[in-house]
Amino acid sequence: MNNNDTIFALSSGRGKSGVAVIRISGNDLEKFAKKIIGRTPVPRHAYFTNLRDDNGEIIDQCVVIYFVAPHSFTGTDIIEIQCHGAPAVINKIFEFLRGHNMRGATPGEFSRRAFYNNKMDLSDVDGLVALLDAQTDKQRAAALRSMMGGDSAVYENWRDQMLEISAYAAAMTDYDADDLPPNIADKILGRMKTLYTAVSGALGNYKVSRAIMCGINITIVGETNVGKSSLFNRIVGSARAIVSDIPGTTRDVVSAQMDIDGYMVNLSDTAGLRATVDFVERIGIERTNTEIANADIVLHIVNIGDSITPITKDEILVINKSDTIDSHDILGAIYVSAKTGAGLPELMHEIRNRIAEITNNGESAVMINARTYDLLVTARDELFAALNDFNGDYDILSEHVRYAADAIGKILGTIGTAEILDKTFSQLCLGK
Ligand SMILES: Nc1nc2c(ncn2[C@@H]2O[C@H](COP(=O)(O)OP(=O)(O)OP(=O)(O)O)[C@@H](O)[C@H]2O)c(=O)[nH]1
Ligand SMILES: [Mg+2]
Repeated sequence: MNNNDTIFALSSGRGKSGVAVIRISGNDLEKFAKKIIGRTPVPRHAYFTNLRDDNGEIIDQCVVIYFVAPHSFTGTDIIEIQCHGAPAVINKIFEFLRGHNMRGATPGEFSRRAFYNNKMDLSDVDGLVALLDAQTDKQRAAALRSMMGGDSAVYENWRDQMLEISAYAAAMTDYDADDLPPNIADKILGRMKTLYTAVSGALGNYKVSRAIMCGINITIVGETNVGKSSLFNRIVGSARAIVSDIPGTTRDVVSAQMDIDGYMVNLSDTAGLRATVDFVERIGIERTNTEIANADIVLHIVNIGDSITPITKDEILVINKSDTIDSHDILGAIYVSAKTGAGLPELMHEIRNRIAEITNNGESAVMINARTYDLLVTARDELFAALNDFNGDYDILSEHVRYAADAIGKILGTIGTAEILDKTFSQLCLGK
């Protein structure tokens, strides 16, 4: 991959659309922009142009914008061609560009250039990856904040402090106490404790990040025939799961994704719990148990007269088939009828409350993914070791804190290995 190549990609989605956007990135694109626009382009101005191939034939009517380095997404020159979104038009333009010594970009190559040209750090790229995946409003908001540098600012602040502490600690052994700021030892330890609390706190929010970005897992469980599948269908709003009066109807996990208050929810219906000798049903029940283990919220469905021993702590107890009973007197239970829809608003209200608790109403210090999680754990553990193992040797303390700073540097990509970079950028699609 050569950063000096001129590369192009379709930045809008594939398939038929009104308008498609093709972007070109290269070191000196002014001449080419002038050729296709027909005059010397003013950067960031939109030009309506008849885009012609090398034989002078019109390929399409387009809008062309020229961005001059470094004022572009990649930090290189960029030409953006807005053409009609027909595959034939796009292919013809690609053919034309290839004829001008340009090549198709690899996935994430535009962002990689932005990274190398200091337009984005790795934490911003993580945000971009998440933004392109965002399906719900909360996912969009968290990803956008991260992409726009909100997380980077937090990490940079931590890293700067760690580097400063490490430098002061190293100086403790080399300089006389008189040459150093007063109470330096106390200040170092005090600031380290604050940092340790901040990093641990961010890690404690991993569940929140995960719930927002991957979705909140809600699983419907209970004995056979209590109406789990009927309730699942009612919540999802379509007859997704098979319903019958034969106990043991559902054997596999049936899942649906939905958006509740801007949060992504993965709802699953499961095989009813009962002692059974049926081989397939037993596998189904094992899967139910896996769903319970992975659930953020369990809806425990029972019928009146059944045992209401909790399956798991913090479950929501739901009594179904309320249309067949008169008394609604079990405290803390929500009475519903999957048949008539009675009680559904109350159940959804309770689910919303639980989601708000789990997600802390969307508040999280930083958006954490699997990559940043491991590095934050390293940073936290190094700070902990520095504080816990401290025996008056400031050199060792300085080392630990520097390792912590390195871990944060890796989150930002300030300290990067090719492997981390490849992994991060390869998650992006073509044209980004
Ligand atoms: N009267 C009444 N019947 C219901 C209600 N919900 C479900 N049923 C009936 O109860 C029976 C079982 O419903 P399902 O939704 O298949 O129950 P399930 O819990 O998924 O059962 P398994 O998959 O076998 O574990 C069906 O005959 C449903 O029509 C309800 O709210 N009121
Ligand atoms: Mg079922």
